[in-house]
Amino acid sequence: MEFDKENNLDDIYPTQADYYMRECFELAKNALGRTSPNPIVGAIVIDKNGLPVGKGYHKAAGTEHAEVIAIREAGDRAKDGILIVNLEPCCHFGRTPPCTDLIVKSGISEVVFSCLDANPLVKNKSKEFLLKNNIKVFSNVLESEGLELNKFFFKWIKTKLPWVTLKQAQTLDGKVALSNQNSKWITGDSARKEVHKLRNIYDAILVGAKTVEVDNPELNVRDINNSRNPARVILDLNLITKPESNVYKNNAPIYLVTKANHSKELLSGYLKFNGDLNLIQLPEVSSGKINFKSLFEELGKKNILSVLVEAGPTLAGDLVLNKILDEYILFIAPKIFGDIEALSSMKIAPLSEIKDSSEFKLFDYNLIGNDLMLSLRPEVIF
Ligand code: AOF
Ligand code: ZN
Repeated sequence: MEFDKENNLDDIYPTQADYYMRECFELAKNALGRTSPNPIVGAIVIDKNGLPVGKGYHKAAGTEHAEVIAIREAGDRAKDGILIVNLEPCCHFGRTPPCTDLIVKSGISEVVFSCLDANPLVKNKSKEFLLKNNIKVFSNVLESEGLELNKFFFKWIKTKLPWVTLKQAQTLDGKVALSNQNSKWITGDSARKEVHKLRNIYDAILVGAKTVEVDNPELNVRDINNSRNPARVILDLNLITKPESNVYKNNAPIYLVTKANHSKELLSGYLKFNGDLNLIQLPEVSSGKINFKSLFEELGKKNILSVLVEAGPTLAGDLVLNKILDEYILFIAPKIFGDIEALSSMKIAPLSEIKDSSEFKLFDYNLIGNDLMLSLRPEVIF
């Protein structure tokens, strides 16, 4: 597709800018789960004849920004060209120099971006800097998609808390395990593959001790090209998990969340077993419970921008009641257990009024193999 500069730009832009912006989104997505604490960013340079001459995406924090790669590839053809990028370019010295200086130096005459950067060092400042340097700015292109693309980054940069998604799989009658605790293979292969795709883009997976004890999961990413394992966060206030459990075994950081008052000897069993194990010790606010906000603040400080919680009913219920969730992904298998003693997805104290129930809105749904995947969001998001 060519950018037609002969016509009135305002008439032409909506479609052409959308087209290239979508391509920027796709470029950016190559690095999902790899850039924390930075956003994912894709950039394209269009030359003065309307042809794309440079493309790039930000690969990891500390490496060059998307714009730098795209402008370098464009070389001299960037002059009088247009830069399209999904985020307002940066204007500050962070781990890398300001992109706005490079944009001015390259002779680019116009910058098109999707959303303002929420980073207070950048927000609106870059836009103003570009305008002052006689560069046209066209912003808010596909803005809601741009915000959604970087939902992890935007949540964290504004609140210093990670985006928290609860993932569960249940039967049609809302059961997550049989009464004998067997919970393996509720959903089909495709849904399980989908979970591995999710693990591949979240910075951390959080599970409760009970899940580790009963399922002994590995919580790694399997059968996906160029995958990497997320950090694992194990919530084990009473240290009931065995240090030899599978979850402590592989090559990504582990955060063991526990009470403040365990003996050094008990803790050293875990530390000895895994070289990359970090302790997060928090006060117990009531029997068996910690303050979730403190936990997620701690994870946010460790540059964890997104947490996928693979929870059983107790942890799931606590997260819902504490209004911690940004998203709830629920796989529903077309099966009925019917067993009244079987575990339901959420353990929440009985309500007397339906109006007191926790409500979500349906954000998206997909058929994954023979299972339904719902993406739900709470009524109010940060
Ligand atoms: C962009 N393009 O590709 C990225 C941006 O430490 P630094 O130098 O990498 O700066 C990080 C900040 O820069 C980050 O918080 C966000 O505001 C912006 N990231 N900006 O224009 C990019 N990764
Ligand atoms: Zn930059």
